[in-house]
Amino acid sequence: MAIDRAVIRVIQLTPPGRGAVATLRVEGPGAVEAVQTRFHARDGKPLTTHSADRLVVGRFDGEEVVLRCRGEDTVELHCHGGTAAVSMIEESLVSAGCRRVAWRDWIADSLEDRIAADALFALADARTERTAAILLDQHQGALGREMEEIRRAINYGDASAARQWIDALLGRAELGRHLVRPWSVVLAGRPNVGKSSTINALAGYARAIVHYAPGTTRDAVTLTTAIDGWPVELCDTAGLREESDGVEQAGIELAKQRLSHADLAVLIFDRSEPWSDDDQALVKKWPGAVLVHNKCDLPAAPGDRPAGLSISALAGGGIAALLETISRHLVPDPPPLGAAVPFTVEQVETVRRLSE
Ligand SMILES: Nc1nc2c(ncn2[C@@H]2O[C@H](COP(=O)(O)OP(=O)(O)OP(=O)(O)O)[C@@H](O)[C@H]2O)c(=O)[nH]1
Ligand SMILES: [Mg+2]
Repeated sequence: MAIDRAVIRVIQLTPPGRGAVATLRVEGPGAVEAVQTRFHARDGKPLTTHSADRLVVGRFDGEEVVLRCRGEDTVELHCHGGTAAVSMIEESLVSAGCRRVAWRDWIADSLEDRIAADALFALADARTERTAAILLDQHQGALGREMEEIRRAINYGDASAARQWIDALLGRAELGRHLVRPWSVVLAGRPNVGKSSTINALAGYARAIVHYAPGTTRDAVTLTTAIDGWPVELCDTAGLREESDGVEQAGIELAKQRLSHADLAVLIFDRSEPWSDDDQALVKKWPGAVLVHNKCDLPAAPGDRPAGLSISALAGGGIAALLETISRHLVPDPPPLGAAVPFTVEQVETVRRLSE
């Protein structure tokens, strides 16, 4: 959206909602004067007499604020973080002829670098420090510079260098897709093997209902957490079995649906029960799954079973190893600090086009 630069714009820079401090930016021709009409500095001097970048304390329409002039036509205004103070100041400025501009429109208009702007939008949705750090790298030019290098290599006819960079970028596309959208990890298995207990152990608190009777979980219960700094949505599902009643059957269908859309399936088995044909059928149906043998605090049932992680959801044994395994499956090759990572569909498309 093109922004009318002839009017004074008011942009809220801090996220909406309650907070300690909110920051508004007022910019455009006459911004300083527009703010001055409603502002009384504690030292009684007009804003224009203060040197640029100096903090000025005072009241704006009675509301306590701290102001800073950033150049001739820009004022940064810090006020109490509640929505009431922000709306009052915004409305007051709007009634004085200023126009409210949404922060996304402001960024899109003021940042020419599209990747840098997209990174800021994505940063607002980042859920962990680790994903935010990667997005910040892209905002600061990691991806932009790499794309430039690739274009240069192509122009100089250095196809093998270009190919190497392109392959590395495409290899990180899956990670980029998840910087703002959690990975979906679905826990599944036959009834009563300890799926709900495992999800609670992974999350570190009780969220799913655990019960000694098989068929306790009948819905798909999800919770969002971070594993190794990666945002993950864990999904507990109804125990999979052939014979079941209507409600349970619906839960089983939902479980299968979740499994087929999952980024990673974790199949849980009960190590204290002998390995069965039904267990084998599950492994065959979900070949990419991580296999987990639970209840390792109990004596193991005799007989062979496929290799997998041994855990005790009840006693906590093996949970750290399971978390590590999940992380390794989701991001087998974490990018080094400052690495380029494409994080939007359009960016991945651009890299693919360069590859052609
Ligand atoms: N000894 C032992 N018991 C466990 C362990 N994990 C779960 N259990 C017990 O096994 C029973 C079933 O646990 P749940 O976590 O409800 O199992 P589930 O797979 O979610 O069961 P459904 O939702 O019914 O399919 C409960 O009595 C748990 O306390 C474990 O590691 N060791
Ligand atoms: Mg359950």
